[in-house]
Amino acid sequence: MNDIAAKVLEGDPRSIARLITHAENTSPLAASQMKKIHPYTGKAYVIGITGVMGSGKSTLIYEMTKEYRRQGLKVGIIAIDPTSPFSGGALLGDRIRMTELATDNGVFIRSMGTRGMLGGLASAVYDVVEILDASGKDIVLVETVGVGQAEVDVIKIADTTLVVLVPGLGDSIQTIKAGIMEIADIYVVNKADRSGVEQAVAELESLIDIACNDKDRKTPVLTTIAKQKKGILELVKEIENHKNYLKKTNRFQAKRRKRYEAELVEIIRKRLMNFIFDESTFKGKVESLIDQISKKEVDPYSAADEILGKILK
Ligand SMILES: Nc1nc2c(ncn2[C@@H]2O[C@H](COP(=O)(O)OP(=O)(O)O)[C@@H](O)[C@H]2O)c(=O)[nH]1
Ligand SMILES: [Mg+2]
Repeated sequence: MNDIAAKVLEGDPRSIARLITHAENTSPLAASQMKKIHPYTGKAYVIGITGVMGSGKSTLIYEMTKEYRRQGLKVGIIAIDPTSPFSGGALLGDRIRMTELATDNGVFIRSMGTRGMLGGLASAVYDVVEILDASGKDIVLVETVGVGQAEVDVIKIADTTLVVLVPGLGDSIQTIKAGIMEIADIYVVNKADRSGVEQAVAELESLIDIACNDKDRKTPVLTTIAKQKKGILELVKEIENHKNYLKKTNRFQAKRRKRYEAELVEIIRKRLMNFIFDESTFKGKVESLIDQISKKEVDPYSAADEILGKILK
């Protein structure tokens, strides 16, 4: 086995970081190494944490990580930051806050920018989850800001998804607009030290009564004060309850299948796009077809036939 995959399996942080970088850059080495590690994946439990900016997701993740470490579990964290176009440099604040964990070998933190959301990031996130899983992490936490469809799609890789809200600001209404209601497995009303908590919880509960799409399980609403480490243990227990529920009802396997389906489609999509738009001969062809479409010499459908016909023959 090539060094990098073998070292990832040993949990070596530098090799994990290197392979993630290769995956982000879709280098040929990434594909060969990803093939090697796949047989060793599937053990990590993936938790997605989404919600508006400033709701306390990173603070929650920090406290949850400390709790999981107390339980002897290894934790991988993927923080997706839409504000920075570059990975690595993003989420400096989060990184500083995480310093207590930075020296802990049982914790691996990676920030990613949303650069290339239309092409790059989505499949890179699947890779990063697989890499952290293969490296022996028991829990993988994925933080995204739940604002757009792309972020909602990313969070679909999670086994359990937490939607974090804060009292006031009519957050629950925003949530529905963003289509997040359907992906929430557990609602967390953080900043419960602020006023309006009861109202926020009541509002959410009534929305759940109307919109909850799982007949067998009512989506729970928890309150936390992440900054004061309050409600963390209860949250971790509720995630465990959800995991047990998924396993008992065979929904767990179905969820995983969905993730692999999405991953496979994403890899194929990305490769096809690269083939059509990056390969030198095709690129010229695409450019000239665009010119022809502009001049009404060809219509867009016939142009697509001309490109795809070469692949699908
Ligand atoms: N009052 C209060 N502030 C909190 C709580 N949890 C987090 N914060 C603060 O809210 C701000 C945003 O937190 P952060 O975790 O970065 O939010 P994120 O953008 O969702 O990741 C920070 O200043 C935190 O210290 C809480 O329970 N109560
Ligand atoms: Mg954050």
